[in-house]
Amino acid sequence: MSGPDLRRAAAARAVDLVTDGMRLGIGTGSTANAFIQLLGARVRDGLDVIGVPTSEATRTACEAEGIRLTSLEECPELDLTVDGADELDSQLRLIKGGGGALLREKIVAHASRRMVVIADAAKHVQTLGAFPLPIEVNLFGFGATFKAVQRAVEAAGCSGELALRKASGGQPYVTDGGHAIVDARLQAIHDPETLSAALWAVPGVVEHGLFLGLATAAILAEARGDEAVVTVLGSP
Ligand code: ABF
Repeated sequence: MSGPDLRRAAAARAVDLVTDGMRLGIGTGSTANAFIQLLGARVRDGLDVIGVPTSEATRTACEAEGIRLTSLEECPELDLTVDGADELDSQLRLIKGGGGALLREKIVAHASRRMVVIADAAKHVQTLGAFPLPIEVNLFGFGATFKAVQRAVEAAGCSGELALRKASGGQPYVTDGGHAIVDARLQAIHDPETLSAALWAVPGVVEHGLFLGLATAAILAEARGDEAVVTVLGSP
């Protein structure tokens, strides 16, 4: 049972939640891509849905599958968002943004009545923070914002290393919105709400990867022998 099989199992359960006429938020990443492929097959079989993509990569993937797309300008309220995550805890608090799409992912999730996370069960942790927390930062005044983020992280009771994310060519990574990402390696985030508020208080921080109070359910897949077993947390 491989990672792709687990992602596909979680995605398949999420596709079962989609019904005719739904307005969908469509996530980013390899698990969301598995969802997009399965959704595309259902659309070609006649399912009538419309989606808002959370990244340019997802837009391209949806177009390739023939999934009809719209924007939050035309469709400001969504029924269901399905997206991956980097980590989640039992309270459905998430770290997202490893793929760099956190800003659009959070805007789309917030516009949605329900947000269902699909993931490998290995991402379900007791305490968030082993995965580096992405913080999206405006490029103006980057040096000052970086220092202010360091101080905010410490004031929120966390410690660790902060680093500007680099693209594969070595240059700073740039998001779809034209911003930089600072990854905070904190090991453990014992009070995500306090850290979230501290980061939002820093001018120049556009968004951060803590998704609190947004996910309504998580569909987690794990291997048991040759089978993928799916567990659902919350109310999908
Ligand atoms: C998006 O893709 C992100 O928020 C998260 O960073 C990542 C998860 O990717 P994958 O499904 O490839 O593990 O959902």
